[in-house]
Amino acid sequence: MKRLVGRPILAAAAFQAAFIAAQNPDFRNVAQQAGLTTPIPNGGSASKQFIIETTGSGVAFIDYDNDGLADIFIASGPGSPSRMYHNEGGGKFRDVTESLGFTRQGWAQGVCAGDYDNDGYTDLFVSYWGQNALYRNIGGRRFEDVTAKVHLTQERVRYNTGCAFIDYDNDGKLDLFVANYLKFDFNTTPKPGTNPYCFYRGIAVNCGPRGLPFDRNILYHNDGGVFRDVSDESGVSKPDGNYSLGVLTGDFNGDGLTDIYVASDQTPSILYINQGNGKFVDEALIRGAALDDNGKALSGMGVTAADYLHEGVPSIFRTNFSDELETLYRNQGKGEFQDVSVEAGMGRNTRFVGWGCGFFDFDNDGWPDLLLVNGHAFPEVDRLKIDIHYRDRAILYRNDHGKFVDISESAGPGIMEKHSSRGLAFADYDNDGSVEAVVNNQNEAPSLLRLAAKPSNRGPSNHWIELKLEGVKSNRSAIGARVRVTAGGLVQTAEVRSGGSYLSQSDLRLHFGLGGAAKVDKVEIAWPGGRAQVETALPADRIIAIRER
Ligand SMILES: [Ca+2]
Ligand SMILES: [Ca+2]
Ligand SMILES: [Ca+2]
Ligand SMILES: [Ca+2]
Repeated sequence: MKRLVGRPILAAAAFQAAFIAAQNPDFRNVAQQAGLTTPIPNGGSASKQFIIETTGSGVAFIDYDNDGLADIFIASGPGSPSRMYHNEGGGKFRDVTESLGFTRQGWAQGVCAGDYDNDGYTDLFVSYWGQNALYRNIGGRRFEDVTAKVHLTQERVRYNTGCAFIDYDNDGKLDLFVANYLKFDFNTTPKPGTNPYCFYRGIAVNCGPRGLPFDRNILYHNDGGVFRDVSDESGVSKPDGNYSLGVLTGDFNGDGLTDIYVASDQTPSILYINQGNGKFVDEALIRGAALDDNGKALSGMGVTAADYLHEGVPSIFRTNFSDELETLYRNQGKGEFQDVSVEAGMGRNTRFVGWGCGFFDFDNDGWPDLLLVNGHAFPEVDRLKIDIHYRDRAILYRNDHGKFVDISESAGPGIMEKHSSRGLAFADYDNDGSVEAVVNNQNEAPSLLRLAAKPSNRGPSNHWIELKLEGVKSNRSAIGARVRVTAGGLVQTAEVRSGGSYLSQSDLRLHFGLGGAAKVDKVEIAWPGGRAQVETALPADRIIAIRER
C-alpha cells in the first residue's frame, strides 16, 4: 500500500528536480544593503610580515536572542572588535557590538557556539592567538566574558584556531575542543626571506608554517560551571606533528560517540576517534582520512561533512592550498574513508587556496551542494602575474546525484566577486527556505550571499523543512544529535554541529531540501547518548521545533 502511494510522488520529484536543475542559481552579495558595511581588519593587505596575518578569522550565524532570526558574528583581527549584527528582519542587520559588550581587540581566529550552561541562551567561544574568550549569553541582552571565571585562561600565549563544543561523554554538558596551529611569537619568528621556509615561488613572504614549532590540541571537560583541561588524559594532546586549523565534529564510525576531525596544514590531518571511555585515538592514517590518494599530506584549511550520496553516513570534504586538489573523502561506512575527489567531479580547481567550505542544498532538491571560498595566503603572489591570486572568487558545486558539477561561472555575480576570504557560515537568515551564506573577507566588509530570486518565481518550487532541536537530558543545543529525514522516497541524514567550515559556526537549525515532496514522512532523531525519537507526517516548508522527550 505504502509503495503504491510512493511511486507517483517519486516520479513527480524526479521531474521537478530535473526542471530546477536546468536553471542556474543567481547568487548576489547583499551585504551592503543588509548593513554589513564595516571592513574587518586582518593584518597587511598588500604584504604580510607574519603568518598570524594570513590565517584570518571565522564567522558565525547564531540566534543569540532567540527571536527565530539568525544573527551574525564576525571575528576580527586587531583594529576592530569582533562584531555582532542583530538580524532586524526584512533583510536588515544592525551593528550591536558595543551594546552587547564585545570590546576586546586582538587576533581573533575561530568562533563556535553552544549553550554550555544549558540556560536556553546560546553562548559563544572565540579563539585567539593570545587569550581565548568564552562569552556567556546573558538573556540575549549582552555577553559576559567569563573566560577566567570558568578556568579557560591559558598559561602561555597560544595560536588557537578551530574550535567546537562537543559533548564527548554524553553527560548533557558541552565540552570544548580547541585546535592549535603552531607556536608563533612576534619577537622570535623570522622575517620574510630569512630562510628557505620564507619564500613562495622565489618571492620573500612570511615564514611558516614549516620551520615553526608544532603545538598540541586541547580538550576541556565541562565539570558543570567550570572547565578542566583533559588534553593529556584524553589522548587529544598526543598528535605532535600537525599544524591544526579547521575542526569538524561528527559520529564518523556510527557508534553513537562524537569524533573530531582536524584539517592540518602541510601535515597529515587528524581523525580523533572517540573510544567511549574518555579517550581519543588519532586513527586518520589507518582510516584513510589523513593524506591524499597518493599518500601525500596536503595543506588542509577548512573541513565540512555531509551524507552527499544518501548512504546514511557523513563523508568529509576538506579545502587545501593552491596546486593541490580539494579532498572529498567518501565514508565507506564505519568511518573507513576513500579519497574520491576526482571521480566525484572535483580536481580541476587547483589554482585556489581554499578556506571556508560547507554543504548546503541551495536548490532544495535533496542533494547537498557545496560552496567553498578562496584567497591566497600571500598578498605578494599578485606580483607574480600568474593565475593564482590573493583575492579570488568562490567555487560552487551542484550535487547532481552524487557527482559534483562546477557551476561557479554561471551561479551569479556573488560567487564571482573576488575577495581574500577565510570564514564561511550558513543559515536561512530570512526564514524563506533558501539557505544563505556569510563570508569573512580579509580587510574588507563581509559578503552575504543570497539567491536573487527563489526558484518559485521561475518555475515549480522544491520543498524544504528546517528543524530546531532542543535537548532536555542531552545538552540543550542538541549538539551531536543525528537526524534521519524520510520524504519523497529519499532518506537524508545530518547532525547538529558546533564549529566546522573554516573556524566558523553555522546556524544550529538543520535544513533539508525535499525536492517535490510536500510532506515529510518521518524524522528520526538519535539524541546524544542514544535515546531515539520519531516524528511522523510533518508538513513541508516550515521551521519545526522538536524537543527531546
Ligand atoms: Ca536573532
Ligand atoms: Ca547559555
Ligand atoms: Ca542540491
Ligand atoms: Ca533564506
